[in-house]
Amino acid sequence: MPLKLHSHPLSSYCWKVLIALHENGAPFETSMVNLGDPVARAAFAALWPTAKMPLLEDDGRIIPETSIQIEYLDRHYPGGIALLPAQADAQLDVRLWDRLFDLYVMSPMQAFVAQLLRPEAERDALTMNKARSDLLVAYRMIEDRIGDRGWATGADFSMADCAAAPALFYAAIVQPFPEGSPRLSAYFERLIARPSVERVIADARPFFQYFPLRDAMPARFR
Ligand SMILES: N[C@@H](CCC(=O)N[C@@H](CS)C(=O)NCC(=O)O)C(=O)O
Repeated sequence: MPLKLHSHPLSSYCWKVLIALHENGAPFETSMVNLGDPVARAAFAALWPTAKMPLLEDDGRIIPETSIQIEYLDRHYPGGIALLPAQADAQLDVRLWDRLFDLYVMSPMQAFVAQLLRPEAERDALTMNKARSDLLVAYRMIEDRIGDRGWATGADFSMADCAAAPALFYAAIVQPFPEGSPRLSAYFERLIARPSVERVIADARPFFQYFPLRDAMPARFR
């Protein structure tokens, strides 16, 4: 039975694992999650109580949380490339950058977009401003520390890059990269030119009409 990813093509965290699956090459199928439908939401929550996408299913076993899913894939289905290096300190570096992209880029981006999904009168300007200023701090951190390493932690594409691609894709629409971010901008261009990332963007394209900032998306992605 192939791996199954319960996911949605527009979801940033689903992209993170889809990129890993495309890189790995293991056969998998997807099952579309519709959290807007109460019945489908309840069925999804019955699989794992947080009801956060994606969930990975392997022969009836449910694996939650994207970083754990990618490590699971790497351990149980070693494929085209290793998304975690073998050496212990190198693994820590990948896990660190995976956390940094999730917590300091994905989270503020999600917080901003969540406000946009509310009726205008119920939006909280403080939360929205804080999200954008948090993104600027994260961009500075990436610009200063990413160097010219190719990928997030060095020469090899890893789980950290799987996290970076969707986080930066959507964050750059919420808060464009500031002038004077050449390393961050170059890293982003390398990410979006990666075939696994091109593929998730192409698969999401029919759904971009449902993204609240679709009009702010660069034309090349629409
Ligand atoms: N820490 C989780 C975060 C997953 C997450 O936030 N997924 C979003 C979609 S990008 C979600 O399910 N949102 C729906 C909701 O919060 O109701 C992970 O890494 O798997």
